[in-house]
Amino acid sequence: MSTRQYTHFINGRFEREAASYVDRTSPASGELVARFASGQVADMDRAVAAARAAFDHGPWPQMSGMQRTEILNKFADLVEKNFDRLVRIEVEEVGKPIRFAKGDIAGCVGLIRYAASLAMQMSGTTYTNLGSNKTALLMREPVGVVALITPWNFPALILMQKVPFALAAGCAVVVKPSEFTSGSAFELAALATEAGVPDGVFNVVSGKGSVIGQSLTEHADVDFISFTGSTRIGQTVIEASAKHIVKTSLELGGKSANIVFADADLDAAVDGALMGVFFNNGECCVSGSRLFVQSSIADDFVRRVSERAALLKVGNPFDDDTDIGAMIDSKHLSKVMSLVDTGLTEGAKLLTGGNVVENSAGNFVQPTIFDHVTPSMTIFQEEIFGPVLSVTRFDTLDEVIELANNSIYGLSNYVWSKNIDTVMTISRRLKSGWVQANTIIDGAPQLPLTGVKGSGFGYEMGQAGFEEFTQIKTLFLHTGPREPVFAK
Ligand code: TXE
Repeated sequence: MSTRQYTHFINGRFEREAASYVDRTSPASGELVARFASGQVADMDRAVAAARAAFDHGPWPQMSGMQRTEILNKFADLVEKNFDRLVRIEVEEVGKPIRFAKGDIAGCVGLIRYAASLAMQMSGTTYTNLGSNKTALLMREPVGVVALITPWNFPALILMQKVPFALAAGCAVVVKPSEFTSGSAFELAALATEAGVPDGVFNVVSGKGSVIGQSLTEHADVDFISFTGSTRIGQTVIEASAKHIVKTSLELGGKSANIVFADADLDAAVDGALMGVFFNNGECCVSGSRLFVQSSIADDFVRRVSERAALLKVGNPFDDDTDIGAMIDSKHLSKVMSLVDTGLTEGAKLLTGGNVVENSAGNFVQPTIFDHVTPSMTIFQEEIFGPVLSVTRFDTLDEVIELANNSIYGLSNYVWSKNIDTVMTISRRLKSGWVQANTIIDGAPQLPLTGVKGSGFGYEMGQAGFEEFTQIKTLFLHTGPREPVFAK
């Protein structure tokens, strides 16, 4: 594939040219793979104006749910047709192993088809119990123009956790993808338009977050901001939204606990421990990056995990058998390595890894495991966003619940046990939006993802995720003669 060059996608078409471009080199090979228009505030203004006009005067919000369902299903068909191209773009720009990129694009298709089905189910409630001459209709309406800001770790998948749900509700969207990985957002916007999504409903502007991301979140014509990214930028999004009192939804990462009890299926749990931290290079908001192992099995279990980790294949993400690809860029690689150094300085015991992969053109880190990590250590608390696992041992249920909840984050947690009492008790007491038992980083389009504490708020996916893109207007209807309140 030759270098792809993208101009902004506004009002149903790619613009003829851009004033300047940002180069994207592959984090695995250093080769130039794409060039994205480097947007300015005026570009963002044009995109928001297009979305505003499409929402206020265009056909999309007025169409029947059935029509929107049909168009979204055609969009899913086109994503399937372009599967290989989209997979390649994700591998080139993110540096993730191809088998995981394939899973991402298959996941996109499932999300679009599920959201398509919801377009036909948009409904409100009627109250007929308010008195004989009073009726109330709770009418569900699209929220309006939606700003979507997305990160680089799952460029297509996270975008499809948002866009089709917004479109199913009848909204118009302006997308600001990560400046590292904007390719799939442009491709998906073009495919949605080819499927029949009207001009102006799905716009994409690429460039720096500090410039166009900021201007998008401060824009007076935006009705809802849905952001996925770092906690720090999430805070600036809240501040920007305060200017115009705009609704926000924030998904801000995590430091999830992966808890293994002695009575678990230990073979499955070993694989779960590896999946938890090495899936997607560890660049995953729901990584099970803190492993808690019950003391009675800990020595043997941790040895098995660390032996298996040392055998994982790190390298060319296009190889089918690669397990761990490249970190997104050299700056992020340095951040990961500096946290590894901090782990050593603070006294955690390094079991395997701990270095970059030498003699490579890419940003590769060895799968790394630290044992005897305590809550006061930085690597216990900070989201590393790389292939680095911290292990902590525990004895009792109460102890591990306290350890797991010792985090500013609350996105997801995982538990491995064959005892249903243990699973239920711990699931109820863990402070996170999501708990998974005897599986890890699993999911389905029907199941909402949400965070608590520093992981943010608002829902993505599922019925709840769809409803985020809607609002209720209440019509209180009085029929027949009405008793005067103020007598003449
Ligand atoms: O995120 P940023 P980065 C965490 C993870 C990672 C760290 C930094 O720990 O190491 O965040 O990643 C746009 N107004 N997560 O630097 O900067 C930006 O252009 C509006 C967890 O990539 O938050 C990009 O499109 N937007 C996370 C998006 O925000 C702005 C996934 C995210 O970038 C902006 C990614 C601004 N002022 C990183 N500044 C998760 N929840 O999964 C930047 N952006």
